[in-house]
Amino acid sequence: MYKEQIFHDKEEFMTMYRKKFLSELGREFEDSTSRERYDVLVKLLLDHIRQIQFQAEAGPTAEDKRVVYFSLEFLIGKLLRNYLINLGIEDMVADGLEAMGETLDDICAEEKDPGLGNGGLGRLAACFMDSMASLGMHGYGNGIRYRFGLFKQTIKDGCQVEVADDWMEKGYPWETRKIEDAVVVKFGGRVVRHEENGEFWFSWDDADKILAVPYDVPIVGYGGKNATFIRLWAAEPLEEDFDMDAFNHGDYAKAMKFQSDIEAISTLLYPDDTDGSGKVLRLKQEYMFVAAGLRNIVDSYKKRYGNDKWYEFGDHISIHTNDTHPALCAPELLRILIDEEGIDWDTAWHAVNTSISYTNHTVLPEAMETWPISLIESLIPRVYNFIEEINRRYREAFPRDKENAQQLIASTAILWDGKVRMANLSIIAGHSVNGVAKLHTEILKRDTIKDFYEVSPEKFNNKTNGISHRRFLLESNPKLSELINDAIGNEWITNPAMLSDLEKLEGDEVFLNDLGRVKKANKERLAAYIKDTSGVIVDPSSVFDIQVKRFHAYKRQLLNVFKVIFYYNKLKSDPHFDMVPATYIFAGKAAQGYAFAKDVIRFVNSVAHVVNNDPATKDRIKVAFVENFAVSNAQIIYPAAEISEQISTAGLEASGTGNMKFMMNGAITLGTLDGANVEIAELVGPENIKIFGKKAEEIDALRASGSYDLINEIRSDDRIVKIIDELKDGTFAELSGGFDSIYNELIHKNDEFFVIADFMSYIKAYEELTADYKNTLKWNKVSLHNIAKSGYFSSDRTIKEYADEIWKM
Ligand code: NBG
Repeated sequence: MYKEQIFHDKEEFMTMYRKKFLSELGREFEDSTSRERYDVLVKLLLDHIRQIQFQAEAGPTAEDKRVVYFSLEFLIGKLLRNYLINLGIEDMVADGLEAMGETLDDICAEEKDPGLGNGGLGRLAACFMDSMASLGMHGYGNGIRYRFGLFKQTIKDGCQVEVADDWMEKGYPWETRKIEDAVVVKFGGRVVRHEENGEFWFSWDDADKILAVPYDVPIVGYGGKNATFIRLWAAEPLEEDFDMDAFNHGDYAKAMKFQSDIEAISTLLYPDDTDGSGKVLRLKQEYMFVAAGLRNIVDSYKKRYGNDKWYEFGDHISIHTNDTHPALCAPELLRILIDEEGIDWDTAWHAVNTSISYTNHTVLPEAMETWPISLIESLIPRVYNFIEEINRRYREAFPRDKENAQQLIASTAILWDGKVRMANLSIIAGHSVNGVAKLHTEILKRDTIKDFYEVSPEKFNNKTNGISHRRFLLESNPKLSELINDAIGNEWITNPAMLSDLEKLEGDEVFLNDLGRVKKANKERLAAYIKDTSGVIVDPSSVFDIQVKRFHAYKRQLLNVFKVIFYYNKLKSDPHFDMVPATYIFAGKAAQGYAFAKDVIRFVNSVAHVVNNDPATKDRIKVAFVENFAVSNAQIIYPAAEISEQISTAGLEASGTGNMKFMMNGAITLGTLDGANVEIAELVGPENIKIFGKKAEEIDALRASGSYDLINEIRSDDRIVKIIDELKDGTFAELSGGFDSIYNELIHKNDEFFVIADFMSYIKAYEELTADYKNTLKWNKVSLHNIAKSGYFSSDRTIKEYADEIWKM
């Protein structure tokens, strides 16, 4: 591990920083723009970070096992301030900049959120990288360098409008292009069998080739002693494929077409995969980052261990596949080892099986990624051979004496009904499959993939998600961090379980009041942000009730909006109704092609428009929609929350990680017994969380019996009737029309996600929870208890479990 400090005081920083301007720009600091100041500061840090990386590679832990985390998403957020904190030089740099007439805040504002992910799965990957680096592990990421992120969300007349997210427009100074590690990746062509002197082998001929070029983004661990990197692949044309002839004949379009076709592979995160060409692109992405990443791994393995230690491969390398997107790892590693390295099947299979592991992140149908056999066979014919062979051997070895063998084979085989089933491939080829919260893992075992649990129970394990407490508490909430440091010291930063020391302060009135003051300041910070970005003015002394996450029917933002309307109606009919003034804050994107989710966003904004402008209610309740939810504004949102809305239909949210970020910042969870909410409830105890609604088994039973009747449910209460009527009667239609679409969705699908079924239970829970809000000391005590118990949800804990139990590091 690297010991040296980058600089020791602000003078040394200023000298080095000034010098760096001359070498980078040939100009003085004074003649630079803010953007240049940001770029140069990053470059200065990179000089140091590379030395840390070098030491980590060459140092005493060089022989340690390595893990490469394959993920199509890494939602890393902004890095500058995070790395200044991790290097222990934030104040020094801030002071130095101030002495130079600049501010760290302004420079940090130049950084853009990298568009490298879209939700919890991608942020989880980023938190894991932070933890691996901070714990001194050799953990690396492998992903794609998307030229454009998902999309930038703007709101127009209440509707989500998607704009290209050109996050690299001004370059991305953190990345380093590593052309020397570029890999040629093949698509198309055919497999040819060769035979000579009784021996035979196969080659993959006549394929189109692209060049996968890696860009490395450093990951700096807390304390500045260890640094690793995420390797992000970009698709480029091979030089030899440039059509010189066409170019010379003036046909520039033809000469350039091959280039744009190829670069399209790494242009967009999750290209819309509804039509044929979109699908092909997505599969190309999946294969490219797998093929290139694995080729690098095998090369560096050979360098390290030579050419004859393939059986031990899994003792030195773990390949973790985040969801099924990297499921091609298994057949591709077999292909590399057998076709390119000349190894026999048994050794190669052992290497594959001992190194690869898989995490499932959802029980929704999208977890069951499949591809038409015909597509895989034509796009990556040689890889397909290996998929076929894995499948053939699996079926051949299947114990026939099992009485339900036929049925088990039907559900667990990789190739079925013209499709390649990626989850099945991941489970069969790897040695471990895990869910991301206790309940989720139980549901996988008893429901989603229960047949696999019957066939190979030993592969199953749970790893409850965690979050980087350094990013989401230390960095995002400096005021709370300081308060904690003053009370219990700062050991919690490296040992988050120490947060439990805060429990002893639960009876300390002075401390509880301080905690309240910190919350207030964070609410003011968020209120200012909301005003700047949406123009809505919210009252920081009202309760901040927040739901931020991707918009999806199962996450039930609709339930929350119905609650807002419930109180709106109540205040309208009874002006003297006494309720805790509240601000309901929403943020999140809906997938571009997901009409219902986009309608719910429009609904939130339309309700906001009415409620916020009605003199009868505008000083009692407010609704704010924060545009373009991203890691950077999330860091302002979580610290300001008092109520954390975690209200998915039980059984459907695999874990949730926002719930943990809120908890760590002292918000109280209002939630169903779903995902990691279950574990939050166990940890804090029933008096420190508000649970409502039907449990997963009850929902299952309702579904199975078919006895649920939405119409009856609506009619059971006039207040619900009124809300449902208001979808269509124009009450909220001023901004962009009515909500017949939402009405129809509810009615036609008989309330698929049990929004109305849980509604009155939700209202009751909300009422009980907010009743306590007036008792500030009691509220703050519950808040503190949540913070004190949140250490368990640090990704340090999660990563240690992966390292011990799956990766065996
Ligand atoms: C999401 C789940 C969340 C979970 C994250 C991280 C996908 C496919 N799944 O509940 O919906 O917290 O993964 O595990 O993005």
